[in-house]
Amino acid sequence: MKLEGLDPEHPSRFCVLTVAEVRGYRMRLHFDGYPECYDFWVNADSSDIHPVGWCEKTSHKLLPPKGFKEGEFNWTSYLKNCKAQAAPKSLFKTLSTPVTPSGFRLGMKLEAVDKKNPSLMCVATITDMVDNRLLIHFDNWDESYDYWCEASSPYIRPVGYCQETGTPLTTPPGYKASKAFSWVKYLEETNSQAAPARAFKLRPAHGFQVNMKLEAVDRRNPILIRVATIVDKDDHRIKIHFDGWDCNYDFWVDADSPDVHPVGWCAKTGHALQVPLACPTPGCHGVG
Ligand code: MLY
Repeated sequence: MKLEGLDPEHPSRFCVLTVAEVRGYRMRLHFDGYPECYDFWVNADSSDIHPVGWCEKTSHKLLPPKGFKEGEFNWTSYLKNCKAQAAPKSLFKTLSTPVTPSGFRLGMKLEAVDKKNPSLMCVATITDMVDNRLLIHFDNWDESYDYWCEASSPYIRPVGYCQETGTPLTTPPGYKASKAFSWVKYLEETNSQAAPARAFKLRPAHGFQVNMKLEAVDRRNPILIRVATIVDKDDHRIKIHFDGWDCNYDFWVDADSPDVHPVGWCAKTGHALQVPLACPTPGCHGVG
């Protein structure tokens, strides 16, 4: 089946995708015309995927399969030529999510954590909005740092947050007055507005505790879900350890990551679960 979805490496791009494999509630998506090495896994209820025709309907640019020139691509003839089916609309969660007005608008500026360099709070802009999510783009940087988040995300803050909290603000590269950055000036010069503080609805810290068990996707081989333990936490993230594996493989994820699941999730959704090989020694989180 074919569908439209975000490229996880370039989250501002919507692409033509094919379901290449299904495992329980998860599927491997393939970029039409591109090598398999770019395939990636999503849950069936992912907000990153949409039915065929969604881009056109919502005025989003759809990147055609490799080999097509821009404007040359047409779903009807493409599906016919490929003898493929469009994934039925009823399978998509995104169509049933009620959209609540948020106060955020396209083009508004804010301060945001660069998730690829999480120690940096940076000058950023809302460059897209879909359902209840915002696309965060870093001013004067390329799109590879972009990410989608909700109004409740701990990674976004209103203009002035850094100054109030004494946090260094990373200003756009090449911006002249970076030493004495003034939001008032910058907003004027870029002819833009600050996202209103009331639109930010910071969510409370998660309830995960160290030593809790769960089922988590193996990042290095994302077809696999493994038995895992929480070995550390901060306000909005948890550190995952795979039972029976070396601590070198431990990693941090957002507490709302779509790749962590409660105990029993695999059995319930018909997905294989990788169980620890060695019998865990008490206290060592199952390092065998
Ligand atoms: N050392 C990295 C830092 C990039 C930061 C980009 N953020 C602010 C969007 C580099 O120069 O590539």
